[in-house]
Amino acid sequence: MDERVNQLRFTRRQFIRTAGVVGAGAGLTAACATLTTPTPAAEEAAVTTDTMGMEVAPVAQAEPDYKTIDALHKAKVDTFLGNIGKDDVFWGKELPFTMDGNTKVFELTAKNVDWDAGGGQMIKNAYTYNGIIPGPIIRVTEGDNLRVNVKNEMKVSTTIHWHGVLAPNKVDGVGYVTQEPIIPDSTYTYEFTVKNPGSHMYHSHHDAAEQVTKGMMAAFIIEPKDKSKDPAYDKEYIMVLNDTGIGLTINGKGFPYTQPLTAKLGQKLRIRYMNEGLLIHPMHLHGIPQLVFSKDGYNLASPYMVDTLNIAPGERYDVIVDCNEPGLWAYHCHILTHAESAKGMFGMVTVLVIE
Ligand SMILES: [Cu+2]
Repeated sequence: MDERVNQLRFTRRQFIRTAGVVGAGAGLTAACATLTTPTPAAEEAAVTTDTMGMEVAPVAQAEPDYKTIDALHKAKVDTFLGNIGKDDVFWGKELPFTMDGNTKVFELTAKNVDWDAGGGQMIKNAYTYNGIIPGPIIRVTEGDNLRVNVKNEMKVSTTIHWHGVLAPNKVDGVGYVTQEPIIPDSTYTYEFTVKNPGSHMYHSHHDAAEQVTKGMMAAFIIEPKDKSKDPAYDKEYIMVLNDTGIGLTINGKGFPYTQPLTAKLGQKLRIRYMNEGLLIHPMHLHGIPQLVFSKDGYNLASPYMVDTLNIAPGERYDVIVDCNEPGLWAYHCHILTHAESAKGMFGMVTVLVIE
């Protein structure tokens, strides 16, 4: 731990003590404490979440040591570049299925694993589907019949909600509202037909602030029967955003352990954003605008261009990026305390590489 960080920590403790004396400040301090649930991977997030309140002042007052700050920034970028291509799960794994008559049968296992949110920042007993965060992608086609068997190998109960998917009430997945929770060592089966195409999600709906933010979240893609309703694209990426239990992450990892999006000059990318966190995340791509054509799986009558797209918890957006400028384009959440600190970039940051 370098001296500067220690100094910041000390200044922060001093601030909190001072704020605690003042009535109004005490409330703020309590709010900060709630926001900064201390998980290992959220360490930097904790420091920066405080920045929303007061961390800025100590940073400005500290003697800036540009060589140290620059070296820390460079080290992060070097690590990112050195890690490219070394995480084959980052952009998602599709869940295989078997056929039973005309029904697609999927198998999910809810289990606790220790999850590496990047660089060995282990999240002990993260909640997962099939051991990965996000869980495996379920990809089906409009009109398909589905059966999903969920085996619970955890020590706590769970349920699955099919977020955005129009399905009968009995499979809605809310404990004690539409079903009994899936208790440890039991298996539960959901069966339904998918009707509405688009980018959806599945996640726990039982102790969800804990289970979802610590990993029980995944993409549920329903391809339209008639693909001509969507714009044309060459390649697809899914970004599942999260910010709490496993820290500020894209697809379960924080920068520099995120992976880049890659494209050849002239290719069009489809990016599916999904926010499974508890905070908003305005996702900003440098250099190239994003054409927003779908919200929550519903294609827009009038698609529109943005360079920054704000994604609230539970929301999904689909955009097209026309990769017409070569280079390494930074791509990050523009709440800067979700992306960069004196220790360099971290959290919700990646890069679009166009060659
Ligand atoms: Cu953010």
